[in-house]
Amino acid sequence: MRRFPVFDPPEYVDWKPTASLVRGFRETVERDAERTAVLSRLSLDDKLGLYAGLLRARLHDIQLKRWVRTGVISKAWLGTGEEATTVGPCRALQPGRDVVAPMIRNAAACCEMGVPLPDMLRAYLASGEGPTAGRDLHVGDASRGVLQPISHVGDMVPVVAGVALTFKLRGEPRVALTWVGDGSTKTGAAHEGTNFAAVQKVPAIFIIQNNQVALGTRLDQHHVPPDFGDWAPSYGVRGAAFDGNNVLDAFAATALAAERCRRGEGPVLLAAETFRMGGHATHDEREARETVPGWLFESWGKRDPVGLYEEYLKEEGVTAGRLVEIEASATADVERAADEALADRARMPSGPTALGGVYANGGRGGEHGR
Ligand SMILES: Cc1ncc(C[n+]2csc(CCOP(=O)(O)OP(=O)(O)O)c2C)c(N)n1
Ligand SMILES: [Mg+2]
Repeated sequence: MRRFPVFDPPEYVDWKPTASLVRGFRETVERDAERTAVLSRLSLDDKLGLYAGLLRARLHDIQLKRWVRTGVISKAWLGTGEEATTVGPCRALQPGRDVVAPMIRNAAACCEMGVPLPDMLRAYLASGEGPTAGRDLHVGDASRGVLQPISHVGDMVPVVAGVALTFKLRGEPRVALTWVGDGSTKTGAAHEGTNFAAVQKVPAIFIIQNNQVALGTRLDQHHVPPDFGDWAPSYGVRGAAFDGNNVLDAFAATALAAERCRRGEGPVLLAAETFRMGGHATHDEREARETVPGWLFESWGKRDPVGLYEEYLKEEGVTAGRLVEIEASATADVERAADEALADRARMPSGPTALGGVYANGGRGGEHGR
């Protein structure tokens, strides 16, 4: 894809494929018979859809960065480098049926589940027209199966366990999924929620998204082995690991987990290794480079999930022209969405709607509508 020297992490600006990593990408998707079988059912269009999803996620974040640099917004939380951990799992679910609870690093889950891109951007602009009616940039849309993140990390785990319990009690073959950051695994809520899900055998998938850092705290400062991939047995649930920078591996691991959930086998704990290619948000990118050793940025920078997947697709016979077409379309989608969101930025939420969604009956002001 086109690179953006002003916005991309430096490691991505002149990104070139490393032969051993391109080989490793393919080896990863071919080494497990069950996953290979899942992937063999994907059509070329499905595979290109995954590519479009990765691009949209990256370009959405670049658009936010552009707004930060030009003073439209003050700060943005990005998923750069971690897109595959969000896009692959969402594509393995069924929009309209399953429910996801993205954290800030997983904003791409919104458009994957059908939230229009302009709405995602409206939420950032606090526009009254956005899905959160101007309240919050923690964007979601329950009507599309996307729960808004609770700012307190770890808290979505019990919420998702509860959603999955509802599916189980109603006998519905639906799955609820959330992501838990490496840091968030240290909260009581995450532990309690996982344990509850295990005891109740609910159809929930928890993806531990280990991006090696929690705000300004490195993984080695907050975590001791065993690795997250070995946590599942201690909860008595099924578990597996996937390569968080490999969208096909992420897809296959989640698809298998979802099948187990729908068969009534209880929750699945997936562990994904990836890396935060920036700061916690746009305000601390320089500090992040001091917190996390440079070699980590360097080695993970070579594993750009977009670049590696492009190489895989080319090996599969997809022409460079086709990839460019898909990128042009994703770029146009994001640019159009940004224009649309900016056009109604001035439409602040109106006062009487302020209590909507706060109290059960919509408060004095009634429902906020969305
Ligand atoms: C319960 C709670 N404690 C602290 C915070 C402040 N906080 C916000 S994000 C974050 C780091 C979370 O790290 P991790 O779970 O690894 O997710 P990442 O940001 O790396 O995606 C912290 C400490 C919070 N929001 N909630
Ligand atoms: Mg983290």
